[in-house]
Amino acid sequence: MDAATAQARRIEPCVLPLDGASHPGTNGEWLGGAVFGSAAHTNEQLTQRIGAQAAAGCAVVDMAPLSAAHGFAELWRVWGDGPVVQYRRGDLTWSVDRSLLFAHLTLDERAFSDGTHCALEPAAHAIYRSLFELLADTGFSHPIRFWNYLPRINVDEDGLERYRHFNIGRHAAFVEAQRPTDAAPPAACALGCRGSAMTAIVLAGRTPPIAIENPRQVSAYRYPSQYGPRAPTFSRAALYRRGTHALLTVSGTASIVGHETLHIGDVAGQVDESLRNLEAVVDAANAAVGQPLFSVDGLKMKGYVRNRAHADIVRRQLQLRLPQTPVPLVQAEICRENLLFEVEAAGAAEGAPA
Ligand code: 3EB
Repeated sequence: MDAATAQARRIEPCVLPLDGASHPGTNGEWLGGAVFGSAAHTNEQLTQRIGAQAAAGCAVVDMAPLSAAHGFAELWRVWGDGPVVQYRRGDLTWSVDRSLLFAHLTLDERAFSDGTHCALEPAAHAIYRSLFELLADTGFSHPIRFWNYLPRINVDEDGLERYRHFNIGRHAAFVEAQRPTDAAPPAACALGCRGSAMTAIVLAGRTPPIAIENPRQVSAYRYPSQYGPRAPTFSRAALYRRGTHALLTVSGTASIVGHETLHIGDVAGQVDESLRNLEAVVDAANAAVGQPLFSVDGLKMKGYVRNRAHADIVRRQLQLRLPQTPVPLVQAEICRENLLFEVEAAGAAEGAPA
């Protein structure tokens, strides 16, 4: 790598398995991240590899690992726009360099319970309100990517699935913050997690990303009401550009075509369909930049598998379709009961200036 490249301002995702002697190297600085595994072990494992200060900038998501013994971390490494400074206010932790902010917040929804209604709805509203206030206060006004981890995501409460309650709370927070819900929302994912607390994570910038949709799928923010009274507020991917640098972050991608789940009960079929969707999103991102900057097998990926018993089938299918690309897996409930698999991906590239 030449000196000019090393100096260029950029951000890159890094997926780090928490087993053996894995080490991420010492280039750049850590902006933030999330660690997926058993809450009891992951923090210590991460601290050993990136230090206590950087580990504090990462969210801990309690999920059963299906790959490395202690799960894995998804970390965001930045260069040339530092220093990274970390802040804490109450439960909210965030880190910034000059262009980007990474924040995470975990709230126990029991604090929002009135004893009758689903507390996830007000909890989601509150967590998004806090994050939007942070973005407004700090001037990193443009969310690029959200990650949402919700306990008991598929359970019915109050006559509605909890994921659908979450969508109501999230939508309300977007409206309250005067952010459009039906035009270029940020990329996102929403998965189940263990425990009783929800976690929301955001990567945001000082300039807006470009929203990418998938021509094979109805935009999620236009899903018909059969999927709940409020549609989910996310785009299929977000493309963040700064000079010659481009970051693509693809939302949780599953076996949905149009707005319908395909390959119900067929996990291998769902893996294939998810990868076709991922390919279509990457093609759409390349079309948006007018250059073939990204390819699926060059992205950092991770996979969520609903049933532990499907892990081997999923691993085999991914190996068949993407022999060059490691896809670490965790067990997680996905936001439709009939979805058995979901993949997400991110990558950075250098191209012609924006
Ligand atoms: C889907 O395509 C699958 O609610 O933020 C994927 C990515 C999904 C993000 C979200 C949900 C979300 O509808 C589910």
